[in-house]
Amino acid sequence: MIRDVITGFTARPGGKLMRFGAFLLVGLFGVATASSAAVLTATDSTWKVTATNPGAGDWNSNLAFDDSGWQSATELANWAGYSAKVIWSSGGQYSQTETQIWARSIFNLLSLPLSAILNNGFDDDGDIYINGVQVVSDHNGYASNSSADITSHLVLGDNLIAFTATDNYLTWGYNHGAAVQVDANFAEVPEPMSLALLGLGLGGLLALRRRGRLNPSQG
Ligand SMILES: [Ca+2]
Ligand SMILES: [Ca+2]
Repeated sequence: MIRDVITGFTARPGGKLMRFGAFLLVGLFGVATASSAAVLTATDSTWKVTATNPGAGDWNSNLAFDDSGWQSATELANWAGYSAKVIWSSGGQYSQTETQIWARSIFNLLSLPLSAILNNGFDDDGDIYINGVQVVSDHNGYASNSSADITSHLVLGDNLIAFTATDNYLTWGYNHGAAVQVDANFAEVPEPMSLALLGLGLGGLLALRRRGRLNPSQG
């Protein structure tokens, strides 16, 4: 018997290696349940917009919809607290003719997130679609922000986010703006070093097993 002078734990020979292996396993599970944050998409000048009604077509559901005639979005301002920009069409923030826009962007997912929250701000109202499913309907009539859990609407590969936004107040000179951002959390992938250490730990456990020291029937 070996008595550990620090813990007082009395163990058979090999006990330290077993505990080392268990420590590595616990460590790996700790890493596997951690998560990392990422911005999946955020409005900026890479988004395509139009101030011409695309009609009741599939602009908001079809990845392959031809938006080559649409503009690149005009960035009006930063959106405080987000990486997204407040965007509109080329008509500018106070246009009295471009008082509604339609916007699209595609983002790619190599893995599905644990969670994905869509944050949005409309001056004044808007509807947002993820892969053709409406996830936001803001028609309260004034500038407002809201958010929606869109985790279940995402797919591997290309995803389409599309929205339309409207302004309601000619009396205030039709000041417009729309901002959208999707924040996600992904399960953290163990780093190669963690895997290498796990391999060493498992190797030690296997070596002990071969020597019969993991068999609880041996006292
Ligand atoms: Ca609103
Ligand atoms: Ca407004």
